[in-house]
Amino acid sequence: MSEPLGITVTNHVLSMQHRHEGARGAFTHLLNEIIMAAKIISSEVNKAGLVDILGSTGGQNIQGETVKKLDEFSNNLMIDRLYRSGHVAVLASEEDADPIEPPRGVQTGEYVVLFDPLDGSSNIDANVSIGTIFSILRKCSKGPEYQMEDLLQPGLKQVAAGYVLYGSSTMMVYTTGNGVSGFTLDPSVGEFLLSHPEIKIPQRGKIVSANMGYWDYWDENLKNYFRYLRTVTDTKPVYSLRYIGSLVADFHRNLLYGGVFLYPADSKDPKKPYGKLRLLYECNPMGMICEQAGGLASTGDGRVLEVEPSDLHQRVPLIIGSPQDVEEAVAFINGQRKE
Ligand code: P6P
Repeated sequence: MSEPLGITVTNHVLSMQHRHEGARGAFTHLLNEIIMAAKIISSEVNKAGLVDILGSTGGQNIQGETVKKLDEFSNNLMIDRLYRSGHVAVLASEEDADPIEPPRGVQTGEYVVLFDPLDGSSNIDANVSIGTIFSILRKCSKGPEYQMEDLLQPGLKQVAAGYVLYGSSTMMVYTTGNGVSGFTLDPSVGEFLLSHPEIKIPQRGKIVSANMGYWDYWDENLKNYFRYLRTVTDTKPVYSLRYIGSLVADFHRNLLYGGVFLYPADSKDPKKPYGKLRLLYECNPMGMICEQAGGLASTGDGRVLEVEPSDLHQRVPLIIGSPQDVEEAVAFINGQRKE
């Protein structure tokens, strides 16, 4: 008799549905389409080295970044599966300059989904872990047609957020506002099985993640923070620098082990005065997950989830992770601490 199958993510989503008054299965259906997309993307990522799907399409996206073939495949797949659910009013993607409107004749619904279909994709050809990030909101405007206000909602309005990490194994981590759970894909049965119930981030870690190559773009307060971290004292643990350059992979490691990830304002870099990461489909979903796991997510000036969006692809500085580490980093960034 084989081991009984663990709790699948689909069962878990259904169990969470019973906690939401009046839930009619629309949200569950929507999430299950994302799960299906994740399984298909995982299969493609894992065989990318074997078929002609590596490399770039030669095109560029709204961010001016070279579009990799897997990027394009993942983006088109997410769009197709989400609209197929019949519960989506409008979509937005890191890969598309404008909102992705429902195809003619498609049944639409009350949900808005913003996503980065394949974050960290510049690492694809080097076989470094990459990920899909998604943020789910309810349509807030009146009438059947979407409005930009439906997309430009603060992160506090998210009804769910999650990511899929395509690494040594494929994991899905998500929250609907009742804690964070992690699921690992078992390719032999094609199901995401509960592997990390009730994830809680350690109060403090010993890992700092940042691209130190931008040191000269940082202001003195931020530099003081890194000088503090690298100074060995009897009371402070020695911190290790761990930076993969793939947000989902860096965040996931720190979520499990504890620590802090910073993509700060490169205040002296005119190209990135607010850093590089996008508010709506990177910082907000990661912020919801981190807070639900007991962590913090700050722009340095305030809580990420409270930022009132003004543009679909706007960037904000991100300091995210263990609460004591984030509070300490923000105190240095604001000049409240010098050492
Ligand atoms: P840098 C990947 O392109 C990404 O958007 C995130 O996944 C990652 O954290 C960041 O950029 C890395 O940026 O400037 O350190 O290469």
